[in-house]
Amino acid sequence: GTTAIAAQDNRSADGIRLAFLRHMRRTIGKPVEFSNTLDQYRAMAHLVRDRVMDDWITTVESYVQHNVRVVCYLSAEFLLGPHLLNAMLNLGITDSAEKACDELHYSLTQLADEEPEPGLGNGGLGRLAACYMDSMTTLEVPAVGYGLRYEFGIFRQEIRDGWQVEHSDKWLEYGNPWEIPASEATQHVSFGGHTETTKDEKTGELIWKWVPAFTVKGVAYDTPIPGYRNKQVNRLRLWKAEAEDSFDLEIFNRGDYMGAVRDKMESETISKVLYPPDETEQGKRLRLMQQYFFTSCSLQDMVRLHKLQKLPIEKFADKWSVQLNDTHPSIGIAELMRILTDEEEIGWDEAWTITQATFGYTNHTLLPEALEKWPLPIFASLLPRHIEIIYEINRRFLKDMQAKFPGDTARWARMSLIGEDGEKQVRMANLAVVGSKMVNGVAKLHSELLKEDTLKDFYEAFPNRFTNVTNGVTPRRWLMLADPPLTALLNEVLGTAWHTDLYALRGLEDYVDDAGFLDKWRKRQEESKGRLGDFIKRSMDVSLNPASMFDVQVKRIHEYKRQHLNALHILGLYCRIKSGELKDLPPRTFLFGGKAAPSYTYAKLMIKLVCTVGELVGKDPQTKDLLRVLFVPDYSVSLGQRIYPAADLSEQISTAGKEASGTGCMKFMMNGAVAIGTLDGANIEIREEVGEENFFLFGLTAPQIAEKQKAGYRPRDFYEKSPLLREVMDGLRDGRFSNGDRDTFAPLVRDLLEVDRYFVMADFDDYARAQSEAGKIFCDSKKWSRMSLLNTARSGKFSSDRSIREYCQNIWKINLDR
Ligand code: 26Q
Repeated sequence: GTTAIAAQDNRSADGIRLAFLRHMRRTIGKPVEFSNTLDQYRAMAHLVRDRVMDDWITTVESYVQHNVRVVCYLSAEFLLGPHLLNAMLNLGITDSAEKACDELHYSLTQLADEEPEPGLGNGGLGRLAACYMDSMTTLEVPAVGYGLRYEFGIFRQEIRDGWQVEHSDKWLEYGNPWEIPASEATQHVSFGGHTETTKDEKTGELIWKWVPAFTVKGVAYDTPIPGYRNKQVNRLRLWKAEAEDSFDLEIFNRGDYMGAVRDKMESETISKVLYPPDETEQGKRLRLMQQYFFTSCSLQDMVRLHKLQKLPIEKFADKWSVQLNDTHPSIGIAELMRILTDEEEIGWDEAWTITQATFGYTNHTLLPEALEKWPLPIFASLLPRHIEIIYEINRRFLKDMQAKFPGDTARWARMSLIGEDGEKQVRMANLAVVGSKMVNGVAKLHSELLKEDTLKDFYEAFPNRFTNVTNGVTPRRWLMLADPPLTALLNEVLGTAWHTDLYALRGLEDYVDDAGFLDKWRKRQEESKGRLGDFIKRSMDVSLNPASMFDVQVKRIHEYKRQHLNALHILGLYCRIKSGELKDLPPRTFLFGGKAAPSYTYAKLMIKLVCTVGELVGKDPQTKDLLRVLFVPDYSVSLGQRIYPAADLSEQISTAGKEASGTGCMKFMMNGAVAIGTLDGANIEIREEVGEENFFLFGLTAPQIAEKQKAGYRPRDFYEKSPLLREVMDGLRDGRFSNGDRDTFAPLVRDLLEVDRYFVMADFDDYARAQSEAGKIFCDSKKWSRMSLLNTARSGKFSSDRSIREYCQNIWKINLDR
């Protein structure tokens, strides 16, 4: 009776308006007429959080009651993006909130724009973890995400004179209404010191003891993750490092106040800042501390909850399924062994059985140099007990391998958890494979190449352990939130089933030959481009032509992703326009976005190249109406939500065999962009789904690349064979595109002509061919709209709901139809 009315009122415009005014008084503490937009955002965030919390309580109660199996998703990164509009969408209160805002004379989107983005990730891997949290909750999988609460997330990027400049990301500066400290969950994590053994007086067995040098406190902060319209809420638990309270005691004991404060500061640096990939020597030790810190906190938390529910520790693997998002948390395998043997006093064999049954390992890379390795001295000094455990795992493992592959010493050396080529190293991928029940890649090709190449020895030893789960992205954020007008159109013709069953988008295929509908489709696409144009006008003071083709490449800047191939192609167009060869080119807007790791000099030069090309074609009267090139700074989740819906052409041009999956390609596809791409990562599956006639394919295949690599690739041969490539490279070398500056790009030109690890020269001509084909079809707007519509219609496979179903079935053994 009354509670039902109250609950309903909670979600009405009136209920929201009243709650807003209440929070403005009690939480923000301002008369509403003095409030600014940030205050208004915060009041709104708090009332939305209240509504999420109500559902959270009921979810937790039902989990405890049914003693469910729980998935723990361990990830060093969770790239969530802004919460406010996403939480409203999932709760189903967006319309009410909009109405409430209207009545208060505010704009909901303006309030939402005040939210600082929680950028606790670098790119694909971190964003995948966030999409999976959304899907796990939507599918009602009991799940906890575990990670680090970085005080500074991914750096903010500025472009100055074409060069990337980094700034620190103070996302917590004005507080974070989306997190709740969970004081009952505080943990303690030890580091350093040495180990000791004693003999058990009765049994005579050796007992190991770790005598650490120092301990750090882990404080849990929980962010509730609401499912889509199902009243389910899962927990994202992020750990913050703090000094132990005992530091204060030491001040008395030592009388060394400044020293004690310094130790305290050192403890707190553990969760200070997110590391970018490609970080060299510097900071290695701290990065390892981060990994062990959050992994240990998380496993200790599971053990605590396990005991709280009075479950026997021997049944640990029945209760918890722990997924390792890459090797970053793979130290967890040694940590669980330490907890089970040293602390719970379980015998080695049983502990190993439990550990192996607990973990699953997801690999996200093929580049062998990107597999994580730790110098033994750093590792052993920080984690002296864990290195002993790893040696024992390794001793037993190598004994098995010697039995399995007699005499094959080279194989044993490759498979060892300890690398001995040069400086001794701990090989985390080997540990992860050996200590997990299942290992998966993130796209079909990637999983195949893992078996054939990167992890071949392990595949031959444990063939049944290997599987594939192709990545996916959540259509709630990447379609419904990103493009409300498209969502409305889809709802109009298909109903709403597609929200949680993306294959239902296939229903769109009924309209592929409906000229009226295709026209509607095109107009809507142009409006999307207009909205992005407005944003770019506001933020960068640049005007875009919404009738031009929006050709977009947004992703981390990396040589293997080949943003320079895209830039060289634009230079090719420039040359051909200047020579008069190209006359009726349809106007194009090339948009780039993405961050380069701060220490990755070459990637930073690639950004400079894009900006230089932009200036060149934007200033030349002959090209400025045909070509526009823009590098949009500080690419992020929220910027992605603005960009994907406006794209006509999706650039997925990595060297075949290098991109494990890619997930941006899926966001573009859902929003109706057509891809130009290589046979790499998820592109292959996208092309399979959409049909080859709806995908602009180019470039060498992975086997062809491997073959060229072996035979000795000579990039200069391609330069000499292709007149256009030669004109572009010569121009770049001679300063033709950079006001006579011959120095800036000299390293890039030299590398491409002499080394070219990523086959830019070899793929240039074929890329230009595919580009020109795309340009021609774009001029036939009906044909293009048809292709675009089919991309949306056939994107069902790439929902992260599908990925999570596969993890449940093949890896976690969780039954979804309870
Ligand atoms: C490692 C050591 C020290 C510091 C940082 C790192 C580090 C940090 C982040 C290493 C790797 C990453 C991120 C990797 C990543 O995002 N990989 C991408 O994962 C996506 C999701 O599976 C795939 O779609 C992409 O293909 C893959 O590149």
